Amino acid sequence: MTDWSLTRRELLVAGGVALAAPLLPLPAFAAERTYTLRAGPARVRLLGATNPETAVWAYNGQVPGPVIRARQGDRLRVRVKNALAEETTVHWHGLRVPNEMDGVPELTQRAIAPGGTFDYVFDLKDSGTYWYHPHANGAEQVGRGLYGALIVEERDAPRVDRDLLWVIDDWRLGNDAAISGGFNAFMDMSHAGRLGNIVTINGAPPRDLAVRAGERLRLRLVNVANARIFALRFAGHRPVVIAYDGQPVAPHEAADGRVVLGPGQRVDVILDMTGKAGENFVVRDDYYARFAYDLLAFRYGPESLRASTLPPPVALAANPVAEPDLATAKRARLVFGGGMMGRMGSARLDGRYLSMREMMGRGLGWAVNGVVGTGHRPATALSLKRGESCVLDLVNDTAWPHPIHLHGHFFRVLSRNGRPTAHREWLDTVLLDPQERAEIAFVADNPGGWMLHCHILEHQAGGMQAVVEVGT
Ligand SMILES: [Cu+2]
Repeated sequence: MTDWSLTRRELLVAGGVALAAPLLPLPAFAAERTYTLRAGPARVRLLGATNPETAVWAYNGQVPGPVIRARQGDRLRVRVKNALAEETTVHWHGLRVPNEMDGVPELTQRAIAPGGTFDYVFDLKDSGTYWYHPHANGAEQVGRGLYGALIVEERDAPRVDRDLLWVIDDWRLGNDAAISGGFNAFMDMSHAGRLGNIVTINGAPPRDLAVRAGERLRLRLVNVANARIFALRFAGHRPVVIAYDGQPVAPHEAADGRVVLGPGQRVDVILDMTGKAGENFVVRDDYYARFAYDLLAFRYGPESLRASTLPPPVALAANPVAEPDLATAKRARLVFGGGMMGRMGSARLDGRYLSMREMMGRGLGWAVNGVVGTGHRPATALSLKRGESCVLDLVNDTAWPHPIHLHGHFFRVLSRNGRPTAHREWLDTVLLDPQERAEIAFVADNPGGWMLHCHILEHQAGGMQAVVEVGT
């Protein structure tokens, strides 16, 4: 039986003290964890055992790739072997790694050639829920199945009965269960990105979840889709968010009871099974209101795990992320423009102005501050001194939502449309609604050139990417 008595530290956290506590330096790494990932073609059953196999690209022959699990403070060593017919890399989404380990071809490393190998080695400074995926030909490589979850366990994890991981994806499959071609098609690039017609959880059809009354779940949600945004409603339950993008946040019920995940984003929730034996409750995705569907159901078995109500979840211990100094911060604005139904008439590509029509003729359609970002070394949109605080005004001047991802750093979201955020959450990917503005702040403490891009991978390929340079 689980012991629910609170430790002294948890009491302090519950009282709000630990959130303001000084950040202690981490000791040298505790243990080294070694993994090998082989990226190559494979066949998997995305549609369940009774349906045809799907030819995918996968890590170690499985979708998702193996879950990489380590503890905060460990050193991770991952040997990546490229068995694809094209070059690849691995990007460790959200992890604050040294620049040369960030996995962006040209910008941070030479891409891994077919048949080649690259060793990624870095220390895990932050606990939380992360994921890994290629950053070369991303729309196609991620879209064909190259991704996996990476979990860095807290030194003092919250007590739950089950720690569950849902890696959520969507796929565009034909009737033969084969992946439809046409990656980076103009229609997808210029509109909402490549939305699929089949949703999987952990590489399989969503299955109902057997639960027990009184049970406490930790649910780690990871959106690895190229373009689909999910908004999960847990009927009859009240999910409590404890982390966004791996970063602890003051525990709070999801706004409107809806857990929203843009591509690239993660949310950790605590779910108390408050139903009764024999009851069923659906989990519904209603982000695209006209296309809402039931993902799966919670099915309560006959047994009850505990009768009493558990104390509310406590905050996770903060990660050692430096607090930006807003008074002295450098301020800058990044405006995201383009796409269909937008008002961007022209943009600069390689120093030349192109009309929207000319851009679209080249399969491009988006820009950051009027500059189309192409290749892996797009233009530098912002240069910062090492250690400098920065407040960035992100402006979505388009008719489409965009999950904007910054590499190598976490940022606080200070405000949205001029209104302070309730939780000042740390994120690595912020979802901007059409015409929405968000003010974010961070300390540029990780030297190197870092990608800042839309994580709708077709938008990224279509020009919505730039580089943030942090001096050495
Ligand atoms: Cu976008």
